[in-house]
Amino acid sequence: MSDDPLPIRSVEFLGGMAEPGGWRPPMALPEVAFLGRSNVGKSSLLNRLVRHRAVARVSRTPGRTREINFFRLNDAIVLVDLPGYGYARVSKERHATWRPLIEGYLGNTPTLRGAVQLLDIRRDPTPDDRDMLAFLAALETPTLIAVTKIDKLGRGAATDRIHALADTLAIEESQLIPFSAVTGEGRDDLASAVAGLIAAAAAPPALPPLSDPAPR
Ligand SMILES: Nc1nc2c(ncn2[C@@H]2O[C@H](COP(=O)(O)OP(=O)(O)OP(=O)(O)O)[C@@H](O)[C@H]2O)c(=O)[nH]1
Ligand SMILES: [Mg+2]
Repeated sequence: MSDDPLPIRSVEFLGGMAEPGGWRPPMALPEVAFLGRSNVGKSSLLNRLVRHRAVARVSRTPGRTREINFFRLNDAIVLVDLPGYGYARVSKERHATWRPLIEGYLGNTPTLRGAVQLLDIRRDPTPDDRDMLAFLAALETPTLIAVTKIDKLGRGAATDRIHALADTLAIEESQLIPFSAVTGEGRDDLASAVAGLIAAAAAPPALPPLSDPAPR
């Protein structure tokens, strides 16, 4: 497709970071990180975005992606699949480890150009989601919000949920990118926004600071 906002020429899995300050890819390419609750659909969204069925591991077992996984796209961009947070049934030990791993990565990556926060269309943002958004705002990392699994709701219900999410986060609806890894809806919008993050490195954040993590 010639008008693809993010044409895919090559995708490679580079490796994973298992603990804060651990291994990371040696190259200094612009990076975009994808984060969200366990099971929200990060790995599925990444696969759709790069048009590869299984470059990022998708699983039925929430909490499966435990490491930070790095993928190189077109020899030009590094996409980063962060471990899912906030799954109630993970052991206390692992529950305590996601935050330093994710926050350590976000806070110590000078090549980080932006982040994509995922929210499930059927759920309200959790305190962990709000903490993550506030953390990204404090770092002044340009942040996009992708609303996942929109195929799970009918049109009307999906539209209502988009209104509600924009309202509860006190942002414009245009800042939410509706997405389905099943139908592919939203792929090009997301691709275009991600390409924009890379291109607009020096531009102001895509979202106004979400400094108040308290629900309205
Ligand atoms: N219907 C529907 N299911 C989806 C969508 N995206 C993901 N899923 C399903 O949701 C489950 C979790 O998807 P993953 O992509 O593994 O989610 P994740 O956020 O990477 O999960 P962790 O790595 O455990 O944090 C899988 O069963 C997927 O098939 C979507 O857009 N629509
Ligand atoms: Mg995953």
